[in-house]
Amino acid sequence: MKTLIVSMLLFATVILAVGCTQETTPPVQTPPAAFPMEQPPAAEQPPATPPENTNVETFTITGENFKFVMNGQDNPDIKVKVGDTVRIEFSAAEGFHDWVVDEFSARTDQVRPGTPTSVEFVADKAGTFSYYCNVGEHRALGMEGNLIVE
Ligand SMILES: [Cu+2]
Repeated sequence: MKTLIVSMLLFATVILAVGCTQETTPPVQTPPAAFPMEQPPAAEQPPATPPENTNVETFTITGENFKFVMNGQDNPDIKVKVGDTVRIEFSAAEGFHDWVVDEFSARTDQVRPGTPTSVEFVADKAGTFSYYCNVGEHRALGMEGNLIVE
């Protein structure tokens, strides 16, 4: 009788052990559901290049014998920023003149009084450049000044 009880206890122990073993068997790993792409795409970065310079600087200049005049000033410094669009409204108060900057290939028509002209260019490099009149000896006679690009 005692043996039977021991046997039953052993049997029960085995069952429990098996059950225990089965219970502790790790469940089959199901791959986690794919994470939905909840994160929005990264915001678009602004372009690395600086914003385009759309600034236009306009200067009204007259040519006389033999100087340029702007706002009552003779052969004034013309100051702009790099990248500015420079617009020169040019007319002759007397004589026959133009307005030229070689480094920017800027050149107005050669005009007499009553026929105003203009030229537009982008000052895309820094420095101090001569503007002058390309008619005859006018540059040597004093028709020259500085375009300063900063
Ligand atoms: Cu001239």
